[in-house]
Amino acid sequence: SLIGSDRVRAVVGLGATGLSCVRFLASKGIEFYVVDSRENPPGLEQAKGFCSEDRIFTGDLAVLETLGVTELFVSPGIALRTPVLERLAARGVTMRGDIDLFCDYVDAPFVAITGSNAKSTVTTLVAMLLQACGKDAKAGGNLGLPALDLLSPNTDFYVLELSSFQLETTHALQADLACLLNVSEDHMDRYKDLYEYQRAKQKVYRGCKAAVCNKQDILTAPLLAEGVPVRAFTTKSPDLKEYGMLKDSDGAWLCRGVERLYHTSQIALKGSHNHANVLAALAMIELLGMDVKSAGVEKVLLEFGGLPHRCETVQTLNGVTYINDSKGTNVGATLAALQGLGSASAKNIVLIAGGEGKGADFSALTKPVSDLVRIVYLFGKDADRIADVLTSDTEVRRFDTLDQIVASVAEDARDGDIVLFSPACASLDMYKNYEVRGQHFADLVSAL
Ligand code: UMA
Ligand code: ADP
Repeated sequence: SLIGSDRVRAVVGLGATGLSCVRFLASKGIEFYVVDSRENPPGLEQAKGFCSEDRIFTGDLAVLETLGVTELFVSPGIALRTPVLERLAARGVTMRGDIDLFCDYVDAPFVAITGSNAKSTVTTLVAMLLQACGKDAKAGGNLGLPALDLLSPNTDFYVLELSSFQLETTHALQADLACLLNVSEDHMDRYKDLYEYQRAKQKVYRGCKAAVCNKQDILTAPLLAEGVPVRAFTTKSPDLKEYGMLKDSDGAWLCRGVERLYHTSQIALKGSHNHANVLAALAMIELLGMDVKSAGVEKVLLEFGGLPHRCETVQTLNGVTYINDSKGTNVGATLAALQGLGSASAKNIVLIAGGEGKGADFSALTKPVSDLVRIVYLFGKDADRIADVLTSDTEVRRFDTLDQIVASVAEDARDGDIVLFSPACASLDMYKNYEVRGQHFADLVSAL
């Protein structure tokens, strides 16, 4: 526990995470400073209710070097490579995060879910399945509600979505169940290379009591002590004890080994990438001791069609289906959407992409776009970087705004087309966040 030690602490960053640390430390009677590089961070006014104003410093992180701090709770939005943090770390100051603090105090089993994509979908689904099994399960973390804000008595399970940034500042996670869903390039503005990013993601397995990994993605394979139960999922035929898919004459089944669990027609989530997500969730609740074939589980699978902004159908107009995948903020997500929805024989996808590319390599899009996409519309900061990887068998059009794009798409799309808004980029060059961007797209489409 933290209480009674002589450490000098600071909460670094005053967004949702920083504010949750402030509230939590204050509730435990622990003293701390608060520092944010922004003049007027979002949590400033609220923080003043928990910490005297002379302990709050905004506008520059440099003040940290004058406070004699020994332990920092660093928000995920701040890179540990920030020079002042590197200097402090070199002097032995401990860099922790909200999840580390959560681990110190949590007294119920918790599940930790990470991956480059599908984290929010799977985290939400696992919590819903546990609830359908009669458990009090609370979901949060990178999903939105900070982990510390979830802590409450009588909880059966905490289900945490964790980002690589949160894992970087977590030293001893020791989750009761850990899952790394997939690893593909993202946040390359914060990591040296894919392997540094993968190392951060792999920290999810540290000290875990059970694990779930993706058989089709070797980068998710855990290195664990003997005896720790592991389940793998795949969208191909599974081995014994694995979760996978089998094709019968009546269509495809989600299976555990050779046991048919659910026919794909019983699954509201569409696309093979989403079937992988369901299989991962089923593997997880099995390891938590639930029955994967119960009426409650079946009902959730039949009803949960996914979260907003993830391959969400906005409307079908004149035979054209408009899909909002604004949460497609990296190349891997857009690839999954293209492969999950497209067909090479039809080549009927009109793709809208572009935004803040976070230093990504877009070349993985070259072939699927050429195979599946008839027209690509590009906008945003890194539109040219995407255009550079596309071949001449796809028509490419560039515009300054999404308004111009949707107006032009409405003229060009044909009966049977799928208009897919899956940017492969973050939204921050033009929007507050992916939700505002997705809502803008949905509003434009609804007005057609
Ligand atoms: N910032 C500064 N100076 C500071 C502190 C922050 O400029 O001193 C900036 C950051 O660079 C960033 C912004 O402020 O642009 C927000 O950073 P933050 O660390 O304060 O963020 P929080 O509000 O605490 O939200 C974080 C997660 N955000 C990030 O990791 C960037 C939220 O995930 C998460 O829901 C929340 O904690 C609760 O756990 C969002 C996200 O975009 C949805 N996550 C990334 C992703 O999913 O790809 C990792
Ligand atoms: P995250 O929280 O990791 O960003 P989400 O569930 O919000 O994950 O989905 C993010 C994006 O990933 C969406 O664009 C979605 O269509 C895509 N996606 C969903 N499932 C998968 C999968 N199994 N593999 C790759 N991408 C996926």
